[in-house]
Amino acid sequence: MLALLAHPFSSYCWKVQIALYENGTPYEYKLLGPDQPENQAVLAGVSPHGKFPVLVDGEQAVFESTIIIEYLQQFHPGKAVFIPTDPVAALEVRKLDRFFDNYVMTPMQRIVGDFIREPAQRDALTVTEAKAMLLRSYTWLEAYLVGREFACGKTFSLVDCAAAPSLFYADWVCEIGEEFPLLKGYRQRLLARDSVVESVDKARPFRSHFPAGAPDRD
Ligand SMILES: N[C@@H](CCC(=O)N[C@@H](CS)C(=O)NCC(=O)O)C(=O)O
Repeated sequence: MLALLAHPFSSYCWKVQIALYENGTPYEYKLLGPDQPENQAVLAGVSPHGKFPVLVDGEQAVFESTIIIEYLQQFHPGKAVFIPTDPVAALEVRKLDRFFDNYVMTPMQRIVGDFIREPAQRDALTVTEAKAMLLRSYTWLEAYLVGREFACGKTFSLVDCAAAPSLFYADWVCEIGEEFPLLKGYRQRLLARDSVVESVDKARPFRSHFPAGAPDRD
């Protein structure tokens, strides 16, 4: 049985949960919380920076959400093909996955991280730069999404696993405005998908803890 060390509020955990759900892959959810020190101990032993999620498959522990999804595709495949077999299409998927992690998820996390700091250590410049990066990403995505239902190709891929949580939370810290209708529509389509609904609902009990304050939507 696969096990996922994760927390329901974590965006990178959503990315992997969505892939597992898409294929109906059975796994045990190992919650990382103060009441589960045994799971924290496993995480500390396998994740160099204590980052999660981590997938445990027997003796094998896999960290980095993208690599976990690549691992699932290779060793626990299902009907969803997260990275296309065609090498050119696969490069596009990997490029967009990097785009969402580096230029949407990362600035979103920076803004959230600033809210967690002591007031004296908060850094307005970090937040300004992160918001500027998000707006550039929104602008680029708005043009990229013309004629697309999913981010890459006609089927749900690794990119959509990355896009769902990153756009979900990015919109909370830097709202996707009316000038980005295709991006807003893509976010809504993702949020309507069963695999994403499952993650959104699993995280609902934790909403009040969102450091930046969760908006009254979604
Ligand atoms: N590059 C990593 C990022 C993972 C990550 O940043 N996870 C966050 C939760 S969403 C985390 O571990 N935060 C706790 C920490 O940084 O100590 C991945 O793709 O899995």
